[in-house]
Amino acid sequence: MATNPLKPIQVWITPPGPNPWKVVWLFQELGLNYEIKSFRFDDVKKEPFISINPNGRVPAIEDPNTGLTLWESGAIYQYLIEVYDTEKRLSYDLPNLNERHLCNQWLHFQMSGQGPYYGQVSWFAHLHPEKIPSAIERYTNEVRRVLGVLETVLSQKPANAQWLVGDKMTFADMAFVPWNFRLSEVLSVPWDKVWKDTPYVRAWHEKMVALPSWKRSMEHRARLMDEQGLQWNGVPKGIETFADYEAKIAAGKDTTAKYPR
Ligand SMILES: N[C@@H](CCC(=O)N[C@@H](CS)C(=O)NCC(=O)O)C(=O)O
Repeated sequence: MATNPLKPIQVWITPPGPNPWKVVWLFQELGLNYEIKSFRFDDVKKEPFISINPNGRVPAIEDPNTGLTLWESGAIYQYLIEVYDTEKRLSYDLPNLNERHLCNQWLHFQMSGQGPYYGQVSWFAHLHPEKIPSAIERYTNEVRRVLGVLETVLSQKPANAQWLVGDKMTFADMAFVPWNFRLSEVLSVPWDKVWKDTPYVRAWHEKMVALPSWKRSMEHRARLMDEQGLQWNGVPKGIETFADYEAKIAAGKDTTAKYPR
């Protein structure tokens, strides 16, 4: 077997939130050599990370093979795909100009339309010290609307090619998974209710989370969460339910808020 001559790409993450896992999963799927630098969510706006990403949000990567430091998961996706998806397994090559730009379109939609709205509903439903029903309703409706957009598009694709672009899974499909994987928590409903109006999105999502690369990523997450004394949902060990955790946050006793945002 050929050895991989590349030096490991460093990826800075805090384990609880979804965005870092988008990048770790792409490393896994591309079979790249990488090294996780895991640190506590409480330290995201502090040194040394703030010198890597002045915006103080994870993920960020440092690629010793090219000397590039990069943050914003969408930009990291485009970089990794351009440089390391040499066989175009998760993307399309130049003659397919339309497909290339459609992949970018969906990635931008994920970054601007999915991530921020899912993040806001998580914040207002779980972490904001006051419960503001109109804010929760606005962002919940937006999450449902985004799912509806995906449902419409996927339902119109041929049965053997239910992917966002062309007839294979691309980085554009992958980008949506980490936040969709948290939908039950985000919407505060069980999974059958999450998917009630979106069977095509469900089938698409379930195909991807069944991949060994995703499973390996989530096993890695579980280990890193455990290392930091956190349960799967971000609640510190020793606190029984999410409601207890929310009460603690509301009382100002935990300002670190490990829940995704
Ligand atoms: N648009 C950014 C969002 C990254 C982001 O919000 N990451 C969360 C963790 S999942 C974070 O670092 N939050 C820190 C904070 O809220 O201060 C990206 O896609 O990389």
